[in-house]
Amino acid sequence: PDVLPGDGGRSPGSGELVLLRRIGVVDPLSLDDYRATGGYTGLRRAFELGPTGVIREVLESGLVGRGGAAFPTGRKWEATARQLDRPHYLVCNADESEPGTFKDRVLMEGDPFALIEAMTIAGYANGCTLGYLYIRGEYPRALKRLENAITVARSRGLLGDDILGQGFSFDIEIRRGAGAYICGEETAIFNSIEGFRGEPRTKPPFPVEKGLFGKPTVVNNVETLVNVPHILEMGAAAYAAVGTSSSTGTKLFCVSGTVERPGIYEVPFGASLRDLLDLAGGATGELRAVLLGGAAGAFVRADELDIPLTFEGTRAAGATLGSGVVLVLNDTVELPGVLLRIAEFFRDESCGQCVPCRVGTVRQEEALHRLSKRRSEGDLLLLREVGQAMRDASICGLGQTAWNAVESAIDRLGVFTAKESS
Ligand code: L3W
Ligand code: SF4
Repeated sequence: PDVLPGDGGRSPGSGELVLLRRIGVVDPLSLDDYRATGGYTGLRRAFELGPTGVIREVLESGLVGRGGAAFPTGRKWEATARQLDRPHYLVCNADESEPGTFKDRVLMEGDPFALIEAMTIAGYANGCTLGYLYIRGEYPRALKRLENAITVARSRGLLGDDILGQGFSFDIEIRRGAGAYICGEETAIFNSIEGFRGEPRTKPPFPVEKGLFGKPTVVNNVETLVNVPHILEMGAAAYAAVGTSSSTGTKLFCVSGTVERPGIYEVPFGASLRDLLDLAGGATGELRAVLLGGAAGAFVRADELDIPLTFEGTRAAGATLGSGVVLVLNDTVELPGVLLRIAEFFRDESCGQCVPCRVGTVRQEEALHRLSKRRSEGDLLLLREVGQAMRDASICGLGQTAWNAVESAIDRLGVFTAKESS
């Protein structure tokens, strides 16, 4: 069956859904449905504003990346657009693979034309004539719907040469991932598209200067891009009025685990974790902890539910929003088993290119195996030292964050420590 949003979540006073408003409402194969619900208003507005005007709107909207790192989208676009080297490329990162993350899938399956329109606007603003949509290989339905959307858009003058008679030419090619989590790292995507092993490159240089085929490249996550037509349609000021001053707009959260109504929920930034769990019907059983931000994120305790769901609020609380994972765990869940699963995942998905991550993820898993059988100060110390080395010395985000969840389980939840034997 289609993946549908949870209850199309709204928190108190949040107003209307933005990103999810068409999901489950329109026929995802129909351009006419898309247009009848405001589709392609954003692109028309983009042509009125011109590329610089579009970037100004995106800057003023305060939009930041939704893939996990929250980098300001307008700054990325500004930096790409000003590069003299040509061509410029656009890459949409649709290789959604963070455990517990399924928001981009819902957007692509339920509202595929929105992503095609968003990529066209991004291509226009950044001076690109070609965009690559790099999609997770295990998303066959999303792939089919996007292929259909691209074909239909081309046949109706919305992709290809001289789009809407505006003298702008742009097209989109799809590339499928082949099951490697690391290919969601932006520079590993470049290697994958170029036909090399999917291994991250060292940064800097950042993609805005030297990206795909060594050319200036703007890389954005699906959810990030899908915000753009809405920003142009409603205006930057109205967009920025939603959420908080540092986290503007709404965010999709992927609520899963021991919760009454798992699914995708859209809430304005600033709602609390408690508000979100209430929307999802609350935990089943006695809430023990929530893993926020996915495998690269952090656990928060049941008494920390007032954390505001903003980038700044979660950072201040020593957690992260990451890509919007909210994995709910009740007191029947065995946390050491969850930690082992996370460690196994990182060990398996490490590309093996750099030593701290290649060796560290193996040592981390081994220590967790031993700890799950017998408490040991030595293994706890080893975990800390290995974790710090991975964080400090790994090339990319995978190694740098592979110890986050384990560390937070030990420090915040007391797993494996004298405070609590789990
Ligand atoms: C120009 C500069 N551009 C940074 C750009 C950079 C990238 C973006 C963020 O990892 C995180 C990671 C995962 N001039 C720039 C610049 N940029 N400085 O800004 O960069 P960065 O390096 O901070 O992060 P990243 O490598 O993109 C993303 C975490 O997200 N994560 C994983 C999520 C998984 C998914 C998914 O399944 N969809 O997104 C979860 O927490 O661990 O920390 O574009 O080039 N000076
Ligand atoms: Fe590969 Fe891990 Fe190094 Fe990233 S940190 S480049 S995944 S070995």
